[in-house]
Amino acid sequence: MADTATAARPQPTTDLDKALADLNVHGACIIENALEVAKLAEVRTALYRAAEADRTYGWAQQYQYGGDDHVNQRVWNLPSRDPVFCDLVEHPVAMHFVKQVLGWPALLSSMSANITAGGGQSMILHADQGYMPPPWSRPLGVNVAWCVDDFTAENGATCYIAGSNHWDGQGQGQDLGDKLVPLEAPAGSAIVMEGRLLHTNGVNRNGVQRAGIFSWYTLPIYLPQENWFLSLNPAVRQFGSETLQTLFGFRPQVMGRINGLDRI
Ligand SMILES: O=C(O)CCC(=O)C(=O)O
Repeated sequence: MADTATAARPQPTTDLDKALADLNVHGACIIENALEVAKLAEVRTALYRAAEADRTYGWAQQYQYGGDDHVNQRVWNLPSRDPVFCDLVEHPVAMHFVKQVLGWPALLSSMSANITAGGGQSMILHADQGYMPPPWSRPLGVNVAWCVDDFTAENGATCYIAGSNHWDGQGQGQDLGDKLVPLEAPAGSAIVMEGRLLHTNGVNRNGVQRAGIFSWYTLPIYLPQENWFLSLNPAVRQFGSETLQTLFGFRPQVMGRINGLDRI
């Protein structure tokens, strides 16, 4: 018989309705084969190239939200690093869940990679919308995590507490390790987590690198985590689609207008 943790674990699926039901109940879902093989290879090459460049030129960051471990590496502002990441920002699977959970328009708050490596530690247990004022009667953001490598319990797969999306922010920063379940998924999967979910990355115990790209979208009333107006490569603004313009905040509806208008 399956134990509670296994029973609670959303299984990888290609059925978006099933995935949405998992998301609502457990706070997370896994869509397998969301990225085609060739696109996954392109994303992987671009990400590891950016990570290596950051290390080579002294730009590498270890942001771990609660404890830099100097092993895991963060790569920020991915849409500015290679156009392939812009494809991920507006990927149909991502847009499906953004619209289902948040509606439209929405903002991309940040897009960063977290690459775990041998001995890399866990972040603090957190909900991505932890900086937004409670009570949380609904998700205020949704995180679409792209598995660039296989996510396994041994290499630091994202771990979560099933159903903690209904805890209204309780448990953040606490040691609830016995309740954590790894979100194991093959490379090319998209893991979707709603903003109220308690989660962290697992400890990397086997030294096999695990790269995940975390696209954090919010309702269009919150300041983005990444300051796109300062950090976005202007080419994205010049050549990006209307969807991208909206997600980066260049097509405001009510907030962020320019002389009362929605564009320059
Ligand atoms: O790397 C991971 O598995 C988790 C990353 C995460 O929780 C975050 O970026 O908020």
